[in-house]
Amino acid sequence: MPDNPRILVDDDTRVLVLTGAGVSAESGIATFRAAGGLWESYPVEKVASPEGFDEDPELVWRFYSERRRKARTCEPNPGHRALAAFEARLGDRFLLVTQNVDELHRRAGSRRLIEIHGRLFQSRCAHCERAPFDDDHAYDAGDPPLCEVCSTAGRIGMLRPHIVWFGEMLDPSHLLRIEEFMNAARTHRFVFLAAGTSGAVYPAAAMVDRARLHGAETWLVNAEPAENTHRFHHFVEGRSGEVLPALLG
Ligand code: BJW
Repeated sequence: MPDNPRILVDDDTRVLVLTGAGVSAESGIATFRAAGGLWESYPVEKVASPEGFDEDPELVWRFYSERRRKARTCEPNPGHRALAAFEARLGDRFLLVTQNVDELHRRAGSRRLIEIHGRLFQSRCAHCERAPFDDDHAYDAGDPPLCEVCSTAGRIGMLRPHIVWFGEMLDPSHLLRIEEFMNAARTHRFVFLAAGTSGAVYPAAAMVDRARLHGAETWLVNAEPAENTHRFHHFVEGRSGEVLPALLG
């Protein structure tokens, strides 16, 4: 690996990017699995599973309310901005898939963006089919919030964060869009880049394998080796806010 690696693109190149919590770390957002990370103060099964929500919705709302308050004070960093600038160069030949719910890619200007684990600033009803809606409230005092549509119909429906928890399906339309991008990329030069993710959570962690099946050259940028590092062609160890601007410049 050269000292200053760069991903070279020409007019034929398609680029699919997957990001994780590490990309937002330099913006001040806590990651999940590190010492001092989110799962250390909140047990994952209690705050990121439908069973945990059924058992203690107040705890779940405390966790997400705290995260809403924190994320509001954070700004996109040079890693987010490098990805948005790269999209501006490549247009439809680029797609960004993020596991992050903090919306910092959106705020950095990324538009060809799929937020596969949901959005921190949206809520939905846990009981009715009402579409997810924008919601930046912190509900950590008193009872968990109720759905107005259900209340009007004389039912009790509890609002929940619009987040994909463990054991829940990802939105099939998101998976389809990713698969379609890969299918279209296979007859071109195809680059898959993952950044700031532990490679521990599926199906995101298997995207590198799908991309390789479609002929991609694969890159990982991470502060330390991830669980799936050996499945990538190239590994650049470092902070994404420093590495991505140089790699994509
Ligand atoms: C830096 C850095 C810097 C730090 N620069 N780097 C196949 C095999 C085994 C299990 C399964 C499987 N398929 C499905 C499953 C079950 C399950 C799963 O994956 N379990 C694993 C734990 C084994 N998956 C699911 O349930 C998914 N649903 C699904 O597949 O449905 C069908 C199905 C269900 C059940 C069985 C089978 C099929 C849903 C997954 C939903 C994940 N949701 C969460 C929480 C909600 C979001 C939120 O509240 O924010 O999403 S979990 C949490 O992990 C969060 C993250 O998006 C996700 C990934 O974490 P990430 O991004 O990797 O963060 P960290 O903290 O782990 O790592 C950060 C990395 O960055 C570290 O490596 C640092 O070193 C690095 N770093 N600073 C660069 N500056």
